[in-house]
Amino acid sequence: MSRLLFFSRFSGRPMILKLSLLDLFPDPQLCDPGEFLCHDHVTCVSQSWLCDGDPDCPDDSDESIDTYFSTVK
Ligand SMILES: [Ca+2]
Repeated sequence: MSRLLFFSRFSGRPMILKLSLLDLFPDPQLCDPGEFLCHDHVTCVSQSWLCDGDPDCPDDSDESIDTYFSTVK
């Protein structure tokens, strides 16, 4: 997390604005290559675990029909 120091034009007092990458990029690429980002946008699982009949994401999105069709080529 980075911090930027701003001086307000109105009050003249310094204000701390906290920014994180998540603020700047709401849906960042969180996972490493070869990993699948679960639909909870938090959990990464190996792509080899997709559609293997075993739910690995907390929301089971690695086993969803959408995931199946998006990974079948
Ligand atoms: Ca799985």
